[in-house]
Amino acid sequence: MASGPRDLGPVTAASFSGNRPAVVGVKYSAPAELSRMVDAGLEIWYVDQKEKRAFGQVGAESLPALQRLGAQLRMVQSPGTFNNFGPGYHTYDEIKEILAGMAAKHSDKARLVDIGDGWEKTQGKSDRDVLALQIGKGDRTGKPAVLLCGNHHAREIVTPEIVLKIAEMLLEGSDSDPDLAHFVENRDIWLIPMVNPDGHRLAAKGVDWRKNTDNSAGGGANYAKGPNGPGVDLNRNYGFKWGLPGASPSATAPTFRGPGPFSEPETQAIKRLVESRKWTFLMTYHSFSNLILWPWGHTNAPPPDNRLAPIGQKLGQLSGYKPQQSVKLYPTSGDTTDWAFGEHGILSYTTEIGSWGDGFDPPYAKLASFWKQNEPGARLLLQLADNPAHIFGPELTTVARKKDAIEVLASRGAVEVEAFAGQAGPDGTGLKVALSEGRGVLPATLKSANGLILLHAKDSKGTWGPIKAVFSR
Ligand code: 0X9
Ligand code: ZN
Repeated sequence: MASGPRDLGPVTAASFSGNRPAVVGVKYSAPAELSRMVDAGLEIWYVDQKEKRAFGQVGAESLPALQRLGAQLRMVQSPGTFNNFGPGYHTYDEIKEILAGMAAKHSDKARLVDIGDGWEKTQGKSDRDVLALQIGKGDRTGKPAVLLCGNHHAREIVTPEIVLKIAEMLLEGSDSDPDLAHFVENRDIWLIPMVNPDGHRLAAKGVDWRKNTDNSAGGGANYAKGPNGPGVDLNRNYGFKWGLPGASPSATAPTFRGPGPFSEPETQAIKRLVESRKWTFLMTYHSFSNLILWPWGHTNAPPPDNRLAPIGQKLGQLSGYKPQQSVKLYPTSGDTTDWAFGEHGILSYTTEIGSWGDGFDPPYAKLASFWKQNEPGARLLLQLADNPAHIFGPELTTVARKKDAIEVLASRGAVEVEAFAGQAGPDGTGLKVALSEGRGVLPATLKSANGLILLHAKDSKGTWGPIKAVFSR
């Protein structure tokens, strides 16, 4: 069964009431054809890859160009709610206050960092910054670094909320959950709920807004216009393979790449932060389509890193979303993950949260289920950050702290477990115990200053798995 929306007949000039864009579906034969339609002004929201139909939105002004490409556009039913910033969602000002509150309450493990300006601030038009919460205890220099961010696209209002949930999980949960305590102790975690604060302000007013609000390269000043207004698509502005197909050179296109690579202060802020240290993982949350995507987006060539796909598959398994290389959906250029991976070797993922029925602005009550889908994946990246190749090893399914022993249960194929005090050392250098049928008991003799014992299992080929934590007392 097609999971897309219901067909409502062909698109004609009359489909655009009051110059409003139309919600459409279109058949395609290959992803590259989709990127040509995107370049011509089609805004893709969802792709039914089985049926080879793409769904999204198109403005009346893009109709001629799309028709020249031979696109057979059909009207379809819109997603549930539309441009509705419902109660529960947080504005930029509220998020700023929440982050400041978190940093104040948890000053031993969190710090609020202004990593750069929104475009409007650079113009003296408003005062919004790109704000980050750095989480981690003590000196984080050299600790495995993970960057999780949301809201490159303004109207994807679920995404800042998910990043806030990650902050809350780490800060409120790390006293009682040993894995979270381990992450706060042994990782350098950067959370950026809102990469696009100016655009988010429009979305919070109920405008259908995707890009930032920079109109200096043209596009006029009609900020009520939605997708065919001015602004730069921040997810096409990164400086790796910038300018290839899959991004538009036109200032009013939904995927306008900007006048040059890193032309925008928001992408510059991410660039500066990324260049400031070595990162293992980057996750960028978008909505919607229930997908896990990884590079490349600009070419069909497979990415030259054998860890990227298996970790992506696992993220898919944990969330229930469909995992795939991003170009298989449709080609893009200048996106966050191609740059972070291509330029810096960071294992980078895009998560597209929610279904067509959810649209861009489901009721806030849906956050609970989105969080359920995405919490395990966020934990996985933090877990694997010291050694992503641990994805290839066996998992510890249970680690139980008993009175004077630690009991472990490992997944199939595990033959040995090792333990470290406080922080994990290189594979194979811990206190080792053989497993029998995946079960083992370690003496609880390890002393650790931070109260943590870290363990992982090995299979018969000598491959070590992901680290699990347990409190030492
Ligand atoms: O097009 C985008 O920027 C992302 N989708 S969204 O609907 N949130 O705008 C997805 C980018 C992933 N990359 C590729 N599909 N190549
Ligand atoms: Zn997006």
